[in-house]
Amino acid sequence: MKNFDSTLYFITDSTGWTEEEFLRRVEEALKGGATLVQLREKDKSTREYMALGEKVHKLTKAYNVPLIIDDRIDVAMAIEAEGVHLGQSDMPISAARKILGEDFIIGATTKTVPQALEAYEQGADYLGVGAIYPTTTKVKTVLTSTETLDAICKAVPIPVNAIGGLNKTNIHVLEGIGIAGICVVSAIMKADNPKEETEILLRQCRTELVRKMRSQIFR
Ligand code: TZP
Ligand code: MG
Repeated sequence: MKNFDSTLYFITDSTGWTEEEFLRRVEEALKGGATLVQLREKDKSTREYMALGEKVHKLTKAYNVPLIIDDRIDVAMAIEAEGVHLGQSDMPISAARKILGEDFIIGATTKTVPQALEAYEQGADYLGVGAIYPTTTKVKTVLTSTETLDAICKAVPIPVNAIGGLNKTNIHVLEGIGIAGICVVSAIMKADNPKEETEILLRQCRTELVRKMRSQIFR
């Protein structure tokens, strides 16, 4: 069954870490309560991506957290991950859904209302929208305004997560917008204490952001 909680969606980046330290940080984030994890690797060979994916999947399974693989449907299927995340230049959501079936979690990156509607209509389970702030993570992106984020949240009935440069000192800008949660890379990946940082972010999301989102929607 497809069941996921995107309140605090941790996206990994192994750049600059030994594998041991990378995996330790991923586990710390899981201990801190990350509700969803994405393995995001841009420079690895297929075998390297799979090998790391298997190790990360062992960890996420131990904490009952779904694992999403960035970009690569084949890698996601091969390691039996729970989902895949696709950008605007990756395989279209409708084709991915046809290959992966109904139970697989499929996420999409969207930056406009038309893109969001298209991804939803093609069968996406959640959307990532951003970058809200400039990011130090390696990514080709442009900034998305909180007005566009708000319009996307109102346009589609699936969870929408904000992404890009988000951390504990700036996520208050998302208050009152109907997001389901936030996606963070460096805020957790590069934290002095990833577990503590995850706990703080999760608490903030639960008390300040997502609760407000619900009260907005169901008011
Ligand atoms: N897409 C838009 S911004 C981004 C992605 C993958 C990177 C977010 O990383 P960080 O470190 O949380 O800013
Ligand atoms: Mg992609």
